[in-house]
Amino acid sequence: MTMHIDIITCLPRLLESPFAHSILKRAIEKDIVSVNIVDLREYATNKHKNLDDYAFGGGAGMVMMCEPLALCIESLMEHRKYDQIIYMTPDGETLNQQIANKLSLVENIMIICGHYKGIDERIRQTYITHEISIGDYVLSGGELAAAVLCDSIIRIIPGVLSDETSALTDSHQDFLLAPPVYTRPAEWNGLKVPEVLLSGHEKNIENWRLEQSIERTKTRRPDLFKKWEEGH
Ligand code: 6GU
Repeated sequence: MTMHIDIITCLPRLLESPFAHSILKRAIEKDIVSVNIVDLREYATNKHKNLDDYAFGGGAGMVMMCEPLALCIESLMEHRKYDQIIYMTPDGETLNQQIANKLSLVENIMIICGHYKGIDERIRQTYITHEISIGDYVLSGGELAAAVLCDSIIRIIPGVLSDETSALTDSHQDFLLAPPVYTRPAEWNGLKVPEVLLSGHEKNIENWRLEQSIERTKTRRPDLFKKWEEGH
């Protein structure tokens, strides 16, 4: 199964680079995922090709109009049945590893990037199945957030990472942060790599890493640590 992702944006070029490098590029080359960036401007209906208009009730900021978005969404829906139609918005559900894991299992995803003050509420009511934020801060638009969401989804599809188990040992995959990692040389700038990692003793190494993960999570992210404890 090839996952398919359509991303609707009024700034298509902003979304090119994230998919043209490294792991996401390789996933696309291997046909594990196909990503289609859709230029909303092509669905503009008035002579100036406007995509936004003043907000009813006044106030600063423009609102993305219903008509171009509806035309664009409907035209994509003619070709595919979407499992999720996601709107990227700072008032959505905060993205976490569990959401990414779930989304990595579906076949067709549509993502809509908002701009200005966002999209007309009626588009949200009519088409959107899931609203996602990437954290409690504001970005100029949904594009960078969409790229973050896509990266978090695509990298964990089986076959994307060369060592399939490596996604399982990521920070957050089981509510624990990842342990510290080291590479050569064994001593740098007077700092030594922990002895156990040089020992070749697999069980001890595994235990040490788990201890380090627990310690890190406890001190840096007590909120996550509580969730991990609840599962143990
Ligand atoms: Cl999804 N969009 C915008 N504009 N800002 C954000 C965000 C999304 N998530 C966090 N901040």
